[in-house]
Amino acid sequence: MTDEPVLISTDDSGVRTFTLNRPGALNSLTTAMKVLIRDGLHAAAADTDVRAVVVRGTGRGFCAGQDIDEMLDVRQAGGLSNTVEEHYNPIVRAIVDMPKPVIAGINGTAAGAGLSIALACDVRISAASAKFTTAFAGIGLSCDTGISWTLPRLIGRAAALDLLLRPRPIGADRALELGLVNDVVSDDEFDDALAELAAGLAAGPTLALASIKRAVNHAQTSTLDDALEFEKAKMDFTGATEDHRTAIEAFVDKTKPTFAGR
Ligand code: T3D
Repeated sequence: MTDEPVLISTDDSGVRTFTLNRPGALNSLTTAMKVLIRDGLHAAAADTDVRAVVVRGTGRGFCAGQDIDEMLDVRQAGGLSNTVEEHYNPIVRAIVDMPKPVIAGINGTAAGAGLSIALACDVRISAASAKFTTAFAGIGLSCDTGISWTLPRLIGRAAALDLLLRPRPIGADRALELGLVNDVVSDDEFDDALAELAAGLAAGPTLALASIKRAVNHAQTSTLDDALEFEKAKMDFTGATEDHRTAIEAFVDKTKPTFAGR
């Protein structure tokens, strides 16, 4: 295994995978890693050959959030960290605005901004041994990387505040019960299940999936009337795509459509 802190690869089905690779520190995020993730996500958004994105970790961590050693170095040098503005916020924006599905493959511990990044993704699949903790208040910090927006929407305000005000590790089964993750699979099955999920989404009608994602995100902060208008525009757009035409022809022919993502 290389010692690059973030491994970025693309497979034949158009799945681009970001593998956080600092397993000795549970893949906690250094500046170099945050820049690679932020810039890599922007590149994935612009690349039409990429049809789904996966974020995962190596070892027993998904991501333990900000690298605390680096945070201390900045503070001890008398500096103020501007990483929220420069890195974390753009990473969340890039995931939420990504015009294709983004999957968090939660292979292990997700803490602090690592959990926030997982929650910003569209689909979360977890290994049975993974642990989840908000962590922020444990080191005397408020919360960031979008978790104040995503967590209450996923699990409700009361449960979100409980996890944020009393940070402690919870297991994957509890995370599933709460609605923090979509699926939990055994550690042995995790890599295959993640690959199957990502390949399935990458083989989908990419423009329709992007439109559905945008419509759902738009509706989080809109009125019903706005949502109906937005949906209509997206239906008009996807109704003119090649993938829609292909799917209608396949339906009539009683075959399975192969989506080109156009
Ligand atoms: O301005 C700004 O910078 C603000 C940005 C903030 C964003 C944030 O993410 S704040 C939250 C930061 N993260 C944390 O506070 C989590 C800290 N980690 C933990 O609480 C625990 O490690 C876990 C509960 C996540 C897991 O516990 P456990 O017992 O499974 O593992 P461990 O033994 O604590 O950790 C294993 C190693 O990873 C250990 O190193 P060692 O002793 O084996 O050499 C540990 O120090 C290291 N590690 C874990 N998390 C971090 C870390 N090293 C640096 N930074 C970390 N965040």
